Amino acid sequence: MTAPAPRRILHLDMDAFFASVELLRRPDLKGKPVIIGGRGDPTRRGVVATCTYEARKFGVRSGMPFRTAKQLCPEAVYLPTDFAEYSRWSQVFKQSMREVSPVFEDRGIDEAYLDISALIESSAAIGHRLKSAILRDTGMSCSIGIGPNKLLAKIASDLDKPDGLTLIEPDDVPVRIWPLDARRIPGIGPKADERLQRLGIRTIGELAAASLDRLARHFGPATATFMHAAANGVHDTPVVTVREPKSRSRETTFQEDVSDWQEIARTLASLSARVAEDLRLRGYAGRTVGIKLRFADFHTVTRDRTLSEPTCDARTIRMAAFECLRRIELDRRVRLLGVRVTELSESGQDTNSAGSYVDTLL
Ligand code: DCP
Ligand code: CA
Repeated sequence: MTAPAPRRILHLDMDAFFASVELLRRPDLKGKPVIIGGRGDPTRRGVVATCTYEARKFGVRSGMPFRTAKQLCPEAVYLPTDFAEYSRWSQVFKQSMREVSPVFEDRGIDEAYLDISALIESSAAIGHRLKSAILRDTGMSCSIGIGPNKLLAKIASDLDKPDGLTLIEPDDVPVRIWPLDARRIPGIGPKADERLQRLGIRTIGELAAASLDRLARHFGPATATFMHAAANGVHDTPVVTVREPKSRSRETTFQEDVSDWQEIARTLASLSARVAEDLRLRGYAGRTVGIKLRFADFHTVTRDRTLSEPTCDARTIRMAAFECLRRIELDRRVRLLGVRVTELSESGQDTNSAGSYVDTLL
């Protein structure tokens, strides 16, 4: 058997993405602490979506309530989120990436992978060329990691933020990767990290040195194998060029038209669970839950409910679906029922606590 040809994978992540987009139309705010989130009104409840690196110096972080951010950095300027604008710029930088290599994998609003194995230029030259193209096409900076697989490329893109370009070779793993916290491995979330710490494993190097059997006893064989290989810099998942789905849905046509509310409710719960599982496996979360109901006479109604944040949680989806169902008058027999979740984003969720879904994060 011949060894597989070495791959070169590039991971790109835009710097302070929402904030960088906002600064394009507010260049007067460059160099200032700027916080993006909610309606951009710090006197109302809201959560920081992101902030400029100037605001990060004060300790402000994504996910933090405005109240805390205000205490840490009273002079920050607040701006509301404008997803339409971020999506528009997301398409622009992704197009710049596709011009470098067609083997492109979209991983969310501000990050993507490229397989650059077939290119003849050096990795450094490709990285610099892409950074200049993105700066030219968007006016924004990004951070790039290039390595022999997606895992190392992703870890590398985060090592020298903002405006970084980091190349990792397999031989660099012991010196540059092993000292990092185990949490830097995408797929090892807070829960898995806590469990690793309880086993005395804090760094990626300690994880690499741990026995596979011991890890398997605590995490199950699939997760243990992933973690152990990852800590040793081994990861085979290919860059897959797929279109982002716009929604996930499940529907069912009853064998016979039904009028029994219990049966409708049972079906709605089961469809919700299946959509939730589908989202979770694919690493997506959605913000809008909708149902479709077709009566025996083919009259069809839909209702939807937008949540405060994206979810792939079965219970949350089921509760939203039932809320929609209650808004429909069930005065005739029902022929078909469907559940749909839209406004999808990358869930970024700690899926590994479920056991074997770590790969969906890469
Ligand atoms: N985001 C959000 N809420 C979070 C985390 C992120 O709304 N809790 C949004 C805002 C970010 C974008 O997603 O701009 C990308 O997330 P990143 O984690 O990549 O963060 P940034 O791009 O803002 O900063 P960095 O330079 O660290 O990549
Ligand atoms: Ca980013």
